[in-house]
Amino acid sequence: MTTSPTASETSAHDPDAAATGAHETPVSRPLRIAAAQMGPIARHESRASVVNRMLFLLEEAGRNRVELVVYPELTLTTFFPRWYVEGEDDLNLDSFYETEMPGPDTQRLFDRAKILGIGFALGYAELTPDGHRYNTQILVERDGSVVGKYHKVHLPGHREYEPWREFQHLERRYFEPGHDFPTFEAFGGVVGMATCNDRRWPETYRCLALGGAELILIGYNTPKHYAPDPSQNPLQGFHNRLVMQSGAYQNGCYVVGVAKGGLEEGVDSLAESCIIAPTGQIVADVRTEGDELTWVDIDLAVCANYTQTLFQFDRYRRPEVYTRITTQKGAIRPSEESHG
Ligand code: CDV
Repeated sequence: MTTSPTASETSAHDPDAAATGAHETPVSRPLRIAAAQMGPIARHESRASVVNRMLFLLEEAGRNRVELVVYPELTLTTFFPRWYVEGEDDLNLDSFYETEMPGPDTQRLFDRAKILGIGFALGYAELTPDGHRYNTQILVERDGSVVGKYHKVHLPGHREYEPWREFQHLERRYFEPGHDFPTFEAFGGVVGMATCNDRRWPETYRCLALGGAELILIGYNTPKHYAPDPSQNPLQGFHNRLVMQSGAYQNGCYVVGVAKGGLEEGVDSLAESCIIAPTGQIVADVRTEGDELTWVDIDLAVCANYTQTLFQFDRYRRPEVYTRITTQKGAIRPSEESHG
């Protein structure tokens, strides 16, 4: 005799068999978060000075009972990949990397954040004890513990000197790429991180969302001048929001995008930091291109409005149809397909 499984037995394994009905938002998980945009950092500005600026924003966050502050990519220094170094190192390249975290200058930030009960995300250049160099972002909980580390996956730009450019973009010379998109149980939800160019790739958000991310923290340094195709220059702000708003909506998560903006060592960079809800709507943004804090109350439970309906991954995704995504790097036109 065959017996049919009960509805609850079936739905435990097969989301498609679950009864459909109106989704109800689960119990609220409120969090007050902030984007801590930084203005330009000069080549010779000291770490101590930068940390003072960061602390100023942290104090503002404290006065407003913010629980998580997000700083930009490579927060602690100028964006040094704009300079080429060969042979004699007149740039003093190693001086831009952190060999410990917290280190002598950043310890004050950790200490003050812990006293204020504020967690933070921080982007910096990392030089590991065994000589690896990464464009890194860490996540620090409200008790001061480092709960997550991410190495930038998509490194833009080039490796060698390109004389035709107004300024270089040598991330591919000065960093190794990261190899995964980890997510972390923190701040009452699941948090993921991404760095600058990562935000333009839909795979970034989807990989993080498949790791359960409800909140994605992104720091960036985006020159307004894009040398390979300057026709994109006037669209920088539009593209910035387009990719992050799409990423938030299509993955049912919050996204925090934080710039190091303004005119830094002759290079004008996009500011326009903002916080985006799972609706795809911007819920907080900045007014300036300098040091500025913008904060908002979010509710991580709202993510389920999207992840349990339109974007219920385990019900509607078709990974067996998406094999090109992980087996193929560049586009292959039909005429180039091998028919064997
Ligand atoms: N720091 C970056 O990753 N910047 C790139 C620029 C070079 C295009 C970006 O995607 O904004």
